[in-house]
This record gives sequence, C-alpha cells and structure tokens, in this order.
Amino acid sequence: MQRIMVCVYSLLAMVLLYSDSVDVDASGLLEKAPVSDTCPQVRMKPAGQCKDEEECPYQITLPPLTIQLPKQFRMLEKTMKELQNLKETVRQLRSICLECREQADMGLHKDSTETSDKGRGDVHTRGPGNDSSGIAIRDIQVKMSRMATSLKNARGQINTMQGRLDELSHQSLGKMEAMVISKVENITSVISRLNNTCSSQCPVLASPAHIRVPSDCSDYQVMGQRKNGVYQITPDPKNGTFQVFCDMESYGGGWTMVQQRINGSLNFNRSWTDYKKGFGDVHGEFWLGNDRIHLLTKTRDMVLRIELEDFDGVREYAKYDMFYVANEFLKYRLSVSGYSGTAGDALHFSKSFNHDQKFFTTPDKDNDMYPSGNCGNYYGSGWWFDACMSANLNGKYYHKKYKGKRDGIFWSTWHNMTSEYYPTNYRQAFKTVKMMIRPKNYAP
Ligand SMILES: [Ca+2]
Repeated sequence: MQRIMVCVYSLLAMVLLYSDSVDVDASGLLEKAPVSDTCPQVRMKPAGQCKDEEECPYQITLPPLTIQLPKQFRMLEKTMKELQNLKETVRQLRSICLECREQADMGLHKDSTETSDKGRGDVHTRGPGNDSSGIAIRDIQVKMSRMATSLKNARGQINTMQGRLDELSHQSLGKMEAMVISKVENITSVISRLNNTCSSQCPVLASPAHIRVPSDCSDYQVMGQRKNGVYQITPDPKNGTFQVFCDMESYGGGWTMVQQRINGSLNFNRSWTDYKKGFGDVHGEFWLGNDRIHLLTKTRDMVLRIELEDFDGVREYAKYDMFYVANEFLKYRLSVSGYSGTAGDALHFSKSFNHDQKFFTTPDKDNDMYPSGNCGNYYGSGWWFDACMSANLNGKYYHKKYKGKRDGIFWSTWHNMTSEYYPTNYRQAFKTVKMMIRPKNYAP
C-alpha cells in the first residue's frame, strides 16, 4: 500500500515538473507519459480534451491492490462476528427480561386478585416461550418469598430458644446442683440403712440359677418335663443339637435313649458310617449313633441302664454306674463298669469274654480281638466285640427262639441261658431291648 502511494505521489510530482515541456498534439492527448521505473504498473494519461493548458482531464491507472494480512485477521473477523452475535443475544435477553419482569409484576398482582383455578388454566394453555419463562420466574419468586418468611420465622424461634437456654443455664444450674446433692445424700442414707440391717438379719442370697440349654433328657426332667417323648438336646454346643427320645417316666425319668429294639422292623446289620451317624427312628427302633453317644458320655459321667424282655414276658435289667464311649479316632472304645441289676453282668462275662475297653466293630470295619475274622461280619452287627462276645444287643431280631448260628440279640447271663442249647437246641430271642443313659449324679 505504501509503495503504491509512493508511486502515485511521485507520478503526480513528475507531471507537475514536466508539464511545461510536454508536447501536446492538436487533439490535446499526451503521447507519452514519463513513467518511473519503480512503478511500472502505474499509468497516467490525459482523458479528454483540454479546455486550456491549465485544465486537462487526466486518468491514472493503478495496479490491482493485494494486501497480505496477518493470519489472525480471519480469527479476528470471526471473533468480531461472534461478538456481534453475542451483543445481539444480550440485547434480546435484556428485552425478554424486561418483559419477564413486567409480566412477573403483573402475575404477582394477578395472584393476589384472581382465583387459583384461572391461574392453573392459564398455565396449561400457555405454550413454551416467554410466557412459560415468566411463570417459572414467578414461581421461583413466590418460593423465595415463602422461604424468606420461613427463614425469618426460624431465626425468630432460634433467638427465642437461645434466650430461654441462657435463662435456664443461668438459673437452673444452681438448683440442679442442689437437687443432685440432695439425691446423693438420700441414696447414701438408704445404703447405710440397708448395710446395717443386712449385716445382722439378711440371709445370703443364692446366686442366680445358671440358665443353659438342655444337654440331655435329665435337664428336661429338672425343668419339669414329665412326659416321654422326643426332645432337642445339645450335649456339646460346638457339635450342634439333635433329637432324642426321653424316657421321663421309668426309674425316676430323665433317661436319654441310645438304642431300642421293639419289633424287628429295623435292620442292624449296618456299616461303620451308619453306626457312626445313627439310624432308625427315635420313636421306634434306632441306634442313636456313636458320635452322639460319645458327646453325651464325655460331657457328663453317665449311668447305663439296659432293659431286656423275652417272649415269655420275663423282664430284667443291667445297670452300669460308669459308661463312656470314646471318639471315632479311638474307635469308639467302650468303658463300662459298676454293674448292678437282675439280668447279670454279661458285658464282663469272663476274662475271655469281656466287652469293657473293646473297640467298636462293624461288618465293614474289624476292630475286634478275633484274629481270624470279623466278629461284626460273622454276627451281622455293630458292637464292642471281644473275640467275639458274651453280649450283643445289636444282633438280629428274632420273633421267637431260633436255631443255628447265635446271631440274634444276645445276653449271655440271661436266666435260662444255661439250658438254652440242651436239649432243645433253640436259642433265646428277645422281644424288647433298651439302652438308656442318665447323668450319674442325677437325683430323681
Ligand atoms: Ca478280627
């Protein structure tokens, strides 16, 4: 741009300088104009006839103008446009706001004068736009007004409460202190009086009864239960609770049944696992299970009572003051002693046939003292076999006397056993068998 201006000015200066010496033809047209070498694109020539020498129309031809602008200029332009748009938006918003304020003022005025139904109808029929904005602003203003009122009220209440609190704290502390001192004095006096009385007259109070879950049937008996039936017991809380049949009526009651045979409905020729876990129905025939018998007998010193009845109606019993069954690791070893009763001590029949301190054997697990075979398998029973037995209360249930292998329920000291074999060759059968236990120190 500067360059072009320089050219134009220098051209004009030359025109002035050379005007006196310029040859002008008759037509008045300038033949050739002196041109600066530095401005090749610039042309100046007469345009039309001169009226006189002083007044000649000239024409200057300038080169096309190209201006290189900085890169940021485009951005500047855009920014300017955006600014313009923003300015326009602001103007519009300002105008809308002014309208809104006017409408809000009008609306507030309407609210106080018009019915609510009409106002509600207006809201529903109005479309979006300035009207809805006005309503929203009006609602906000109403809410703000209400909140301001609430705040004012709350502040008032707080002030009132603060005042009362100050009053109370000032006035009541003294009274409270006096009251507490008075109460403490009263209590001290009462305690002192009681101490004086008790030291001479009051009996020593028994410690409160220890409340515990029943660990066997005798606990239920102590608690006043007097009926035979199934009860939940927990000999060892770590090993859970299970159901047992309790004989609460016979021989002082409180008996936990561990085995019962009454009709032969249950097969006792079973595996180690069956005897371990127990089988049958506690209401009828069953084996309580070696694990449970162990838990019961380890928790308390137990007495064992065996009840037997044959098909002739003969009833006898054997009682042992000590009965303990070890755990599975010790193969449920039997500890039994202290016999009394009428059925005879078949568990300690002789040195050769003695069930005390014998391991439990089942048809599938030979822990017996018989080296040549499995007594449990031979007699079809799980029992504390020696080599093999003078008693087996888990033998086969025969409904009458039987012949052959003595694999039935067996009690070697039964009253007629010496005449069992000769001359009839029949073996004794038992109608009912019961094994039950109760704590040794239990007093019915
Ligand atoms: Ca054996």
